[in-house]
Amino acid sequence: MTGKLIVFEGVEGSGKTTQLQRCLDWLKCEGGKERLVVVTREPGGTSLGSGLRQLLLEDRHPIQDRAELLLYAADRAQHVEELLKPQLAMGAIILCDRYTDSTVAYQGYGRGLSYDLIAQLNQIATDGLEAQITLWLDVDAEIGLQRARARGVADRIEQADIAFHKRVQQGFTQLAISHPQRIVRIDANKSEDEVHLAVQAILRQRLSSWF
Ligand code: Z5A
Repeated sequence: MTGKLIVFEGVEGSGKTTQLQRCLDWLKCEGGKERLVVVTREPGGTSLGSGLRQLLLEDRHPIQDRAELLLYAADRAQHVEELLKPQLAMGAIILCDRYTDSTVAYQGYGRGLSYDLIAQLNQIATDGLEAQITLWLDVDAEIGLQRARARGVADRIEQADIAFHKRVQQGFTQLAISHPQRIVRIDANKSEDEVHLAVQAILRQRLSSWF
């Protein structure tokens, strides 16, 4: 695969979507080179995924924890085959809002499901496709939730109690310790502009080593 997969991770309201959009415009012409840059997300990066996203985030049906895990895995398997692999084969830089670490943090640390089971499912769903770099936007869980809730109606996962979100935060912290080569921590308590500058600095360095 000639392209690169760049993943943004973090708790709700950490600013992933904001930073990802800002990076899109910047990356397309960074260094005076034109690049194919694709933005996507999990859940919901494909047509099947959009339906799964609705099921997962709307509060319409009660969802058991293992069923939730399998729905995220199904979304990912479809996303990898339908979008990520073909775009990487075309040489695209993919900016992806959430990927495998979210499953470890939310379903593992948050819901308490087995890490081994999650690792197996992630392997099946991704067919071994890993991110080249994961930018972990590290914001205090309370601040992130305040930001997310300020936008209006909270979705099914945003409604979970603060203890759940703190466990998720602990999950990302642990993942960053376990994968220091792949996961780069960025202080996302700072302003949007400051976070963007930090993201740019890290990606500029990576681009020069990749291309
Ligand atoms: N999930 C899971 O459980 N397991 C999995 O395997 C996967 C996902 C893949 C996806 O929902 C949900 O799925 C998610 C985890 C779960 N849980 N929830 N809820 P989503 O995609 O809708 O939610 P999200 O990923 O958490 O997105 P978000 O809440 O929109 O957060 P964000 O993208 O990180 O933040 P944002 O939209 O860029 O910013 C939020 C607000 O804060 C917005 O008004 C911004 O203007 C503002 N903002 C952004 N940056 C700043 C700074 N630096 N300062 C001040 N204000 C800021």
